[in-house]
Amino acid sequence: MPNSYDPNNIFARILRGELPCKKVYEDAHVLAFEDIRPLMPVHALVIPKGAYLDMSDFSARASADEIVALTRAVGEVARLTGVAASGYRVIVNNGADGHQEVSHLHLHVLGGRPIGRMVGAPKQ
Ligand code: DGP
Repeated sequence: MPNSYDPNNIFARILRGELPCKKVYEDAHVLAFEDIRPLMPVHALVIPKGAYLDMSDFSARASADEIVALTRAVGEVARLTGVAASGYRVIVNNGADGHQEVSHLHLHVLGGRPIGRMVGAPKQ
């Protein structure tokens, strides 16, 4: 994980249309698409269209419109994927200890069956 924004990260390339995705939702500030390695029956990624490395970067630099759009998009994706009523989990992996693999902020929306407790015990 680089500590500065790499404009050629996978999600930046998806945003530019250089790589395909299975789109779930899009608006002026946000794109949401299916995760390529789903961990649950529903596993979508919600990303800002702006170039933000992670949640720390987004929370510091994003405009109010972008922050509102990302938040509203999570609810919209939950509704569109059919998990709004049954329940879902939103995960943001941030930085090295958070196990962030792709250096463009993304929110995981997971659901479709009971997920269990919030986190497992960390590996020593
Ligand atoms: P994270 O560990 O939070 O950075 O999760 C990165 C997620 O991105 C992981 O669940 C797999 C997904 N992913 C990686 N490459 C691609 C891709 O090319 N397309 C899609 N749709 N998802 C990807």
